[in-house]
Amino acid sequence: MFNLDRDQDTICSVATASGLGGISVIRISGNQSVGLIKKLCKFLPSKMESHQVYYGFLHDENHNKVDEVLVTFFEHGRSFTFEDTVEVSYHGSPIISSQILKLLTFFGARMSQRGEFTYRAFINGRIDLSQAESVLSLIESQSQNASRLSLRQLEGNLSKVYLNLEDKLTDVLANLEANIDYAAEDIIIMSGSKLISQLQDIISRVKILLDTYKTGSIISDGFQVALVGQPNVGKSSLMNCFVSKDKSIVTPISGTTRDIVDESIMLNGFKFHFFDTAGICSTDNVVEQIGVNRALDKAKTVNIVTFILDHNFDFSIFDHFNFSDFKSTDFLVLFNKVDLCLLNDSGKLEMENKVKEIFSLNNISSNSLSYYWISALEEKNLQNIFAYFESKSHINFTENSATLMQLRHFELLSATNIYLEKGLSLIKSDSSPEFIALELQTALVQIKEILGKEFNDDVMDRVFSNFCLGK
Ligand SMILES: Nc1nc2c(ncn2[C@@H]2O[C@H](COP(=O)(O)OP(=O)(O)OP(=O)(O)O)[C@@H](O)[C@H]2O)c(=O)[nH]1
Ligand SMILES: [Mg+2]
Repeated sequence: MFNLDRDQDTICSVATASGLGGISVIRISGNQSVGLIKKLCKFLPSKMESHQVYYGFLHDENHNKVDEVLVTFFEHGRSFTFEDTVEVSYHGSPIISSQILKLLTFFGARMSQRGEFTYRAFINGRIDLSQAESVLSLIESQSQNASRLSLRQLEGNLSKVYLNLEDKLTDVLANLEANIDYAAEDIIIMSGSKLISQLQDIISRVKILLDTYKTGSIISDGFQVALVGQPNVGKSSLMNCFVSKDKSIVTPISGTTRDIVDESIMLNGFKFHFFDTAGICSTDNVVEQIGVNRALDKAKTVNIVTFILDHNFDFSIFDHFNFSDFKSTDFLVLFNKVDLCLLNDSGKLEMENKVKEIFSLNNISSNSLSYYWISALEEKNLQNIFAYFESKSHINFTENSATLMQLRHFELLSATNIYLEKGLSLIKSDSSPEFIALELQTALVQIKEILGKEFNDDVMDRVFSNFCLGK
């Protein structure tokens, strides 16, 4: 994606959101940025001071005024990219944006690629890769918790923990390698039991960090909630109640919803993303079948699966799912259309027990299961479901504690854990130190990759391709 040969180019891009705005900002980075902007802004002094704002008119190559602008200069070493950087603020019109960008490229700048400014901050050593990722999560954060956590990551909160792990592991490796070097003389630099206890300490730190990912991914992405059930049970009606708008089509016709309809709301500082799905049934209709497959797939990946039954109590819906495929450990069963239900309390209890039995047959404990008797049509008892959602969002976390938010970190750290465990069991079984060292070195590489001390094109692609232009 990025090409090191092109890192010498001076790059430019609109840094603000596209479209009309009060102002927009173009960012220029690289050693030509000052020379370039002076060609367009004749009012600039010969020596520009860093972090100073200059006011005047920007002209085109024929000396026609383009706009009234503010120019801010950040000298190398004191800018986001660590390169000479200029920011031009102008009236937020896409026409002016494209005029200025055209002039800049005409005079020798290159349009930046996605995330290239952040990439330069990384490659120039201003931030590590974990901090670079936090720039993206900060921009994309959809709740205050997510933005606070991303900001702490940008400040290096998480990096410190990785650096500490790297240090400790490097220490163990150094001692292990010294043992290898002095093996012939029968000198042991660090005893097996000391190595074991140090390694166990590192493993427990890694595990603590891995455990934070569940919370971190919820803080960053919110809760995903799938609404599944047979056709016509009231999934779309409920969806509309949850998001307080007429989002999904509701009709008495069975099979109304085909595609997945999604919408999110904020609850207690967390995003709840609801997915209304096609009614699950056996069907010969090709279109309906595609919808059913999508619904079944969606149910596997969400945090909370909501099963909706109506007053007909057709429990065969549960036969369509393989519960062991579910990521979710939270299941809601909603008995909808309670306004049409003729059961008394003991009849309802019987239904609840039937559901419990089905879940327990599928090895799901009743702790993971909640049920409510509701009416989407009459909006009855919905407050209990909202209370349930809110209870899920009482997550125990402090923004100062290191919390994993990125899948990339989770995957690399999981791999670290595997190699450390392998190393530990080799030490315990008195294996040759060379084999142990090999496992520990591989564990160390994973941590270095998180920090960007080791990287390749795939890593760069994975981190920076999700950025938008100008970041
Ligand atoms: N009496 C009553 N009717 C309801 C209730 N909830 C939904 N309905 C009605 O049931 C019918 C089907 O509702 P939908 O929300 O479209 O059901 P669905 O599960 O999305 O249906 P499909 O998209 O076809 O799978 C509509 O006529 C709704 O007005 C309820 O609580 N009580
Ligand atoms: Mg529907």
